[in-house]
Amino acid sequence: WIDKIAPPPPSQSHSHKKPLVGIIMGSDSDLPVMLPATKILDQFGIPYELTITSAHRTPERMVKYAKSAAHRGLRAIIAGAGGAAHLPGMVASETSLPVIGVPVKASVLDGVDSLYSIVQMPRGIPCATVGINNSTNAALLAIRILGTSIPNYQLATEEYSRKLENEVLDKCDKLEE
Ligand code: RP5
Repeated sequence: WIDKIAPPPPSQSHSHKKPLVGIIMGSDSDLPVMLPATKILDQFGIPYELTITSAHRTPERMVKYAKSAAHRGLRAIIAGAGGAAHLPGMVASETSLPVIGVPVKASVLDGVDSLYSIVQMPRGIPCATVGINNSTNAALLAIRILGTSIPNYQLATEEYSRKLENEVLDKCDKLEE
């Protein structure tokens, strides 16, 4: 019942492996914002699943997803939603897995509404929150979480950071030439 709504290209697909990360979103309109997360996970070779489930429109499906996530082998969930963005927090309340919320900028209020909806969780139910529309960081955080128990992923995040550093240093060199 988990739909791959936007499977990555066959050469980069990890769908044959058991997903470690679940990417969910409240609506297909969130997909453009969530695709960068899939790109990062593909880049690191991490198997993931991708689907739509809404806290308001499909509450039963959301609860089923959250309750089954750990048993199905997921290690982290990335949840994107906009407006009254209750999906990440509600999923966090129904699973013991780490949940990373991505505030999606909807048509009004510039995504600040989504950000506040996700970040202001009550004590006891943590939900990590990244910047508005920043699903890239959500994926990188998920990989860091995986890296605490899978050393190769920790090494890969270190390598990723080194590449970023070198990119900046190269730009400095060019500027100073
Ligand atoms: C939220 O409402 C979704 O996460 C989406 O960001 C927003 C608007 O959804 P649509 O009306 O575009 O389906 O639940």
